[in-house]
Amino acid sequence: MINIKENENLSVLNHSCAHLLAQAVKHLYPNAKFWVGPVIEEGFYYDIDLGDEVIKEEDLTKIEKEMKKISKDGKRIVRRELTRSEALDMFKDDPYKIDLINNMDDNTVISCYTQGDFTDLCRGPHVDTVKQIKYFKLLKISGAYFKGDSKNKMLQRIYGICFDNEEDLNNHLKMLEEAKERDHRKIGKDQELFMTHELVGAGMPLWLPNGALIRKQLENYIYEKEQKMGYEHVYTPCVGTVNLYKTSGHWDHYQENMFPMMKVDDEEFVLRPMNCPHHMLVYKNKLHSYRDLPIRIGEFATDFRYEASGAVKGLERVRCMCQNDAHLFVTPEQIKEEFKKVVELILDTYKDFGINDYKFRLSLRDPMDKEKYFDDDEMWNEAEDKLREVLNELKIDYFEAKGEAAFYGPKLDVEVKPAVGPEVTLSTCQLDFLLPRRFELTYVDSTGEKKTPVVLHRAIFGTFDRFTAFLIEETKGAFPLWLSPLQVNIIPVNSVHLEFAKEIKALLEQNNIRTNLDDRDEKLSYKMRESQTKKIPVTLILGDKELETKTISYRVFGSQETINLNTHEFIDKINSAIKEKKKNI
Ligand code: TSB
Ligand code: ZN
Repeated sequence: MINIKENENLSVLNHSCAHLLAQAVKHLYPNAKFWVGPVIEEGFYYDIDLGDEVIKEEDLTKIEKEMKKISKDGKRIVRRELTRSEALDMFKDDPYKIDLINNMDDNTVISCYTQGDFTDLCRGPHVDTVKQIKYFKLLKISGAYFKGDSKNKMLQRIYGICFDNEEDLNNHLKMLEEAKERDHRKIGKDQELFMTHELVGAGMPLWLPNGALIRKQLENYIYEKEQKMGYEHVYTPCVGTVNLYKTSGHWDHYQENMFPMMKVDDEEFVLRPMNCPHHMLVYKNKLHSYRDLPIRIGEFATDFRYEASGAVKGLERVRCMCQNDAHLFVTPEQIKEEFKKVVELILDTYKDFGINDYKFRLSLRDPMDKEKYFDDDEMWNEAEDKLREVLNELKIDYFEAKGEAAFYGPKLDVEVKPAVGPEVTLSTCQLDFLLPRRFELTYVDSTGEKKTPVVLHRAIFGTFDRFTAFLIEETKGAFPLWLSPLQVNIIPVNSVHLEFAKEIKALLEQNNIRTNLDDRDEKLSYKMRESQTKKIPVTLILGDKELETKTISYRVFGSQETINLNTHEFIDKINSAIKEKKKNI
């Protein structure tokens, strides 16, 4: 997907298009007042105050038409520089522009741009005439708080994009359309994977049976892997006292991401945003010798985080999530080896799920931000250097990002790009010297001395929620056989084949194959088509030939070829494909 902001020409063009939008809106809604209209990665937007009037999605066509008309008119776009008092006078009826002018420092050159009957305060640059702004599209409208603050007035934000030729615009629109089709929220609804309900609340998805089946497979998959690697799994409560989070430091450094405190009798509780404090206490329950380490405590743990209501998104960004979490308690000498095993587990997992397009991000602290990050430069430098050293040794290609670390330590995050919206983190592996200290954790080393362990926080899937969202988009809802909620759909050609179809269904189910029998009174061709649109991996067609020879005929999703097999051969084939996690049989 193109990044408009990074392309100089398109950036100027899109900015000019934002002005054209504002001019058209002003023609159609004379009371409109304008806040800002910046260029963004996806094009541009303009924030508009329309008083009581509301622009709806269907009004965008009308606005586009007006924009086209102005563009055809072909007025020149003229820049003029203003003194502060000229600017204040020129925009005296516009509180938003006055706000902008008052916030400019004395060295700023104040300029405005005029095209025909419309003038906007703007730094520029712009194209020379509105005639150049020809190939554009308004994409959507949404609400946006003035200055992004929910205490302020809600403005209306119109998004659009502009190109310098028709072909690029059309290609881009086609790509957006495809992304919409791939959006996990759409597929999640179509395939009944999850739902949300305002009575439960924003960011609190309900996993429906089909989605729950997928999640269960993910849980089994990673549980088995972790058990083999020596992890020990626990269950701990999804609340903790405020004091627990004061001890860990979450209360001081992570509170804005937490649900507010609740009082029960005399105790103060919070819903947990992370599981580390509980796992620290599990570690502390026993005395440990250096010989016991690494100790790997895993949990599929439910967490609650405050995410802004505008930021929550399907299963990708939720307020109630389940992490595939683990905390690894290691000696300083074991950091490298253990980190390496986590990275290998991530890579191995991605291979099994066919995930190829991702980037490693080394997330560091912002040394200036003393509020978000625990203030101990020496500890941070040590942890960050150690992490870099490990990554270099593992020959991992990564980019660095300041201000993205956890409050307790630096992270290696795996970034992926969803169908719609900015990149998100899936897996994470984090290095922490802080929490073990705060919880006064110890182990006895080989000389009998008490030492503090180091903790690696890691989540391979990140959360089951976000991973499932990503998986839905990667597969476009055509899940690999082993994950598919329904694996086989049986279609009897007509009613005389129904009994045979029931026998086959029972046989498949005995083999733990998730099977549906489509015994509806519908045409064969209709049922076959539906089996494809539902993206069921295998469709069995049972007619006279199959009944006579006691065989089955099948088609795999996406193929027109029908294959005939003896029933037991088919069961062997599908079983081994499931076991080997093949996309299909
Ligand atoms: C790995 N304490 C660590 C843990 O031990 C931790 O909580 N790390 S985290 O804050 O980075 O979260 C772990 C993962 O949860 C992230 O990598 C991300 O994949 C996922 N995640 C974070 N916020 C959300 C959210 N709002 N919705 C869905 N998934 C989320
Ligand atoms: Zn943790």
